[in-house]
Amino acid sequence: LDTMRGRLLVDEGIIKMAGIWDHLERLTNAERIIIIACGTSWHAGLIGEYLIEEFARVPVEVEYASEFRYRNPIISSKDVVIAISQSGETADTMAAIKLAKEKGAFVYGICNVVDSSIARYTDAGSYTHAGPEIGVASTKAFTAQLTILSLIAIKLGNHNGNLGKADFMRLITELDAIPKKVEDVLNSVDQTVKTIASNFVDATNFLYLGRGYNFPAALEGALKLKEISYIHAEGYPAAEMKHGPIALIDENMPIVIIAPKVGHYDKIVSNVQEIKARKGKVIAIVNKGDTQVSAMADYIIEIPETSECFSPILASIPLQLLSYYIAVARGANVDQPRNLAKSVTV
Ligand code: F1P
Repeated sequence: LDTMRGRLLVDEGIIKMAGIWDHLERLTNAERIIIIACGTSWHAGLIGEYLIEEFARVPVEVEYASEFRYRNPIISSKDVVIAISQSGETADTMAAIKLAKEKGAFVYGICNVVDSSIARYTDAGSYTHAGPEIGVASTKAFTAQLTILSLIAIKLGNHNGNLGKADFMRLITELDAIPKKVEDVLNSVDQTVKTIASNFVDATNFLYLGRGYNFPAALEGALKLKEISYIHAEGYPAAEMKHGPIALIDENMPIVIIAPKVGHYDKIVSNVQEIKARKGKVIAIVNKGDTQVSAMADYIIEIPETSECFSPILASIPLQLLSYYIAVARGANVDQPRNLAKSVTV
């Protein structure tokens, strides 16, 4: 939390951020930003796409580094590549960066581990400074990556004229309030999530749904469950439910739905109605004081209000806790999950 707060240096109303400040022109002149990453970092990248396209209006593509490196992508010196990696050692991300640099792109790294290979090899970058990730599965690195991507989007948008000063200051002030809200979520939902988890220890499948910014958050929730509890889980945009996953829903299917009152909340309400009509078990992440989704959900987890663009940061806390408590109840080693390496270096 201190790390997140420490990234924002308010100086006479101007926000400075290490790394970005020196490379704003390069980012501003980019015809396209390509974000490359793996696993959790890739999910952060997807949210980065939403952020940068909304606030800076620069076209963004997000690719798995593990695909990008093998597929002869179109890339030139007019592109800026943002490479995201917690460990800074992931071989696929490193190979993708190498390819991008060979084609003349400017590569900006977002890494947690200081002086890691990726941090050293990129042209410039920001450290997330989230501290050591003890467990294999990325957790606090994810929220720190989202913070940095938010800052990049807001700062770039303000610099290239797409985000006016008033909106810029409103967003920065709101982002500055996020660490306190994260702390509140950690304290207020812990026991609730633990109790909810105890009902799903024997589950064999989970579905995670979200809309807009919370679609990648749903992907990340599902990945965390897979990684540490070994329960099969799929994340989907809630709007895609009717295009396939709805066939899976019955009384045995737990569905985690991220439903803060932002964006197309009315559509999420309809999604929950559709799930309940098929007797699915709904675990809903809602804002405090929510009534519509809460009235239908089997279990609710409340998070504070914030703008849609920052809501994945808050939603990811109960998602991580849910995976944690289910895994612990199943007797799994949450820090060293089977078959997973902290840095995938091959
Ligand atoms: C990417 C990643 C992690 C995952 C696991 C394996 O690592 O897929 O997201 O939790 O640790 O590696 P990184 O490039 O972000 O270090």
